[in-house]
Amino acid sequence: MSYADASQDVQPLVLPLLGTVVAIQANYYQVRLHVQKSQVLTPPVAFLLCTRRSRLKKIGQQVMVGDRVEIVEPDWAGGRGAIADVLPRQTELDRSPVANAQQILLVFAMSEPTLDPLQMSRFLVKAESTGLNVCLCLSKSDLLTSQQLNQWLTRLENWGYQPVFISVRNNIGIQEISRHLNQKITIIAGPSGVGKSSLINVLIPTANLRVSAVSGKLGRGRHTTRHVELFELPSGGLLADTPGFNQPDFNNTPEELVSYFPEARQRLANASCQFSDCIHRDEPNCAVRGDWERYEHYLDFLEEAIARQEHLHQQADPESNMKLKTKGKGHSQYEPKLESKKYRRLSRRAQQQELQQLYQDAEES
Ligand SMILES: Nc1nc2c(ncn2[C@@H]2O[C@H](COP(=O)(O)OP(=O)(O)OP(=O)(O)O)[C@@H](O)[C@H]2O)c(=O)[nH]1
Ligand SMILES: [Mg+2]
Ligand SMILES: [Zn+2]
Repeated sequence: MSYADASQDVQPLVLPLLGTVVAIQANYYQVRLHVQKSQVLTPPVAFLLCTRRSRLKKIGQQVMVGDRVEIVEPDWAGGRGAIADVLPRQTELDRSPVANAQQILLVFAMSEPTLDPLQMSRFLVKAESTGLNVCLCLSKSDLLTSQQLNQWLTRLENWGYQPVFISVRNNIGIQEISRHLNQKITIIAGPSGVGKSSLINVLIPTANLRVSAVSGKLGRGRHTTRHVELFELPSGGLLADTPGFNQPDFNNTPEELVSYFPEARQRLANASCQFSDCIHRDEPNCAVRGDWERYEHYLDFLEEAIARQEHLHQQADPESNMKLKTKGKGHSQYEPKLESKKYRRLSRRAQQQELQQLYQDAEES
């Protein structure tokens, strides 16, 4: 299919046939065709099973679920076609192979498996770091009393979120979730067993996803969902069920971590730290440090981010993070420094000395 050349031709403009990749199996791409107002003909089928043109393979152009693609040589009777081009992606995530997603629906169960605030924070930070909108959904609300739910609501509002409570079992909050998903590409994420597939099944009765009982003593789910697929919502919009992961790992720098905590962002919007490179740990006049609940989580993740950065630096340049240590009689060898200078924490003693110096200076002046 091609664009009509307007200078030579007065035929009606034939637009390229466009669609969205909703599933990938081996070398086949299931493509949902777009119906455009300007299209001369409405495609006679909704889906085509497509291969990828060899030109795309040659230039190393990957095709992902969520990609908007141009299709050529449609074989309507056979339901086949070929992907000739991939339109520029609006968003792309590093871990989840989904293109053009607009938001993440993070699902956590109020119970079964037990809600672990630190784990929820970890998922929230990971979700925030994608730059996509984050919608927090708390499932299995049927397992808690309304008083307990209210406590969680207040707590999570203090974290900077407006959670949506749902129960697939009692059909609560499903319409509200539908409204959030309307006309968007959404990635659904969360630990295993929280009820993601169950939610998709009520939103999209034709999806028919496998749901598994939360297993064993640990009350953990079993990762029933193993591949990425986009499901079409009856009201429009696509939903990607990703395999649940229990411990999302970060790859943020210590400096950017703070921006993934809405309550810290709020603090920084109202005041600023004395030092522009403040990592909000023990620097004086820090606007972030304070008595907000998740500050402890921030400190935990910060230590991880620092450790990872140290590790990366060391890999990139083994000597930069090593100090030369002389071991008698002209023997010397490199030994790892504990932390690079940038993030080194003042020892209690050094802090004390610094304080004393301050007092002295003050007295002298
Ligand atoms: N009490 C209660 N249980 C629910 C609800 N929704 C789902 N469950 C149960 O939770 C268990 C796990 O549900 P799934 O939908 O498979 O969970 P999942 O998040 O898709 O799990 P993975 O695919 O492993 O990531 C099943 O036994 C469901 O019946 C709910 O609203 N209330
Ligand atoms: Mg599942
Ligand atoms: Zn600070």
